[in-house]
Amino acid sequence: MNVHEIAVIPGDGIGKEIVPETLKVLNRLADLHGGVKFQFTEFQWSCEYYLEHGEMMPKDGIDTLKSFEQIYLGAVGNPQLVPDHISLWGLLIKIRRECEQVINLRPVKSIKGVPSKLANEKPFDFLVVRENSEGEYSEVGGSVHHGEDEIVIQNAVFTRKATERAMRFAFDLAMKRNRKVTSATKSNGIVYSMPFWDKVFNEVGKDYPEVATESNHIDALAAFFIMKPEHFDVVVASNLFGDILTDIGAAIMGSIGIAPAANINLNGKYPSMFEPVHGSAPDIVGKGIANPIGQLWTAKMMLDHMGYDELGDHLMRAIEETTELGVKTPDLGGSAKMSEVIEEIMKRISR
Ligand code: GGG
Repeated sequence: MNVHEIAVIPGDGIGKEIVPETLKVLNRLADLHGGVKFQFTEFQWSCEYYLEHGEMMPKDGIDTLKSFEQIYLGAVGNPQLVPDHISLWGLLIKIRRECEQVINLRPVKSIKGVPSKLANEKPFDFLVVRENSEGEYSEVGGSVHHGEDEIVIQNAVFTRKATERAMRFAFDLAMKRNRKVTSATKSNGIVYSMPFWDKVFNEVGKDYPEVATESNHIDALAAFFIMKPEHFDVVVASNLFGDILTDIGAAIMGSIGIAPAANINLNGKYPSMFEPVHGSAPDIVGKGIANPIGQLWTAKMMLDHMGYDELGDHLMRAIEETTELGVKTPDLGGSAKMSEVIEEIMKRISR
């Protein structure tokens, strides 16, 4: 029996509602396939924890997490209790940085039973590689003075190491897919970091002569995600651009409630972290209508990452059978509660 130790952080809002239900699904899959067991250890680190302790996680929280194989996270943020930049930098971004989860991989794919909101209904299936360790998400900067003399400086940080690493990750993925990489740039307006980004993209591309390349300015690329999503194979983007593009990706898939993500540690020293793209959705907390598919698809990414592709495919089939059947939460135009979606997925897994 292979026993896997997984740290679980439900976090805030709908994360606390969805995550426990999806653990039941993972356990059912493990029971059915045999030979594998997931040992889940839950950590109630959240905005409520912050109110009680003055920090989003304990001082030794990162060391604790580092002893696990993977981290499975729900959602972070409750702006009514804690400013978003404090909750994100105190938990989510802290884990990404300290566990060296340098790539954020986000699939954008049409799924069965979820009609596209786009006029162009061609199916699409691509991956966004978001650089996850630096870029526009930086703590370099500061502020001086107050009132009309106030000055705020927020620096973006682009290193050759991290930029090249994200590009190579994207090209390696493309080699296993349809051999096309699109780079998200803005080198016409951002005069230092983005021409550098383009230069590294062109250099790395030379090592992959079989892969077709293109660079699009982020504004045009955002429009192309909507106008011709079937065009893309792998898209590589900086931290902020990747974050924004994948919300558009989630929207064209049908709802941000179904979009998955993986924060990947590449050096094998620390765990990777699996979290859906969506946040804590305070507006629907307690209504029982949160969509569990983003979290479950994220669980599939974790299973694939751990080498359990068979379990991951089994889970994804059950998800798509459920959406095809029309058992969908309101964000997808259905009337099902989260519990009904989970129940149907469980039923289909067990068949
Ligand atoms: N599911 C994780 C979560 O709550 N994400 C909310 C968020 O705002 N994330 C920002 C980011 O991914 O950079």
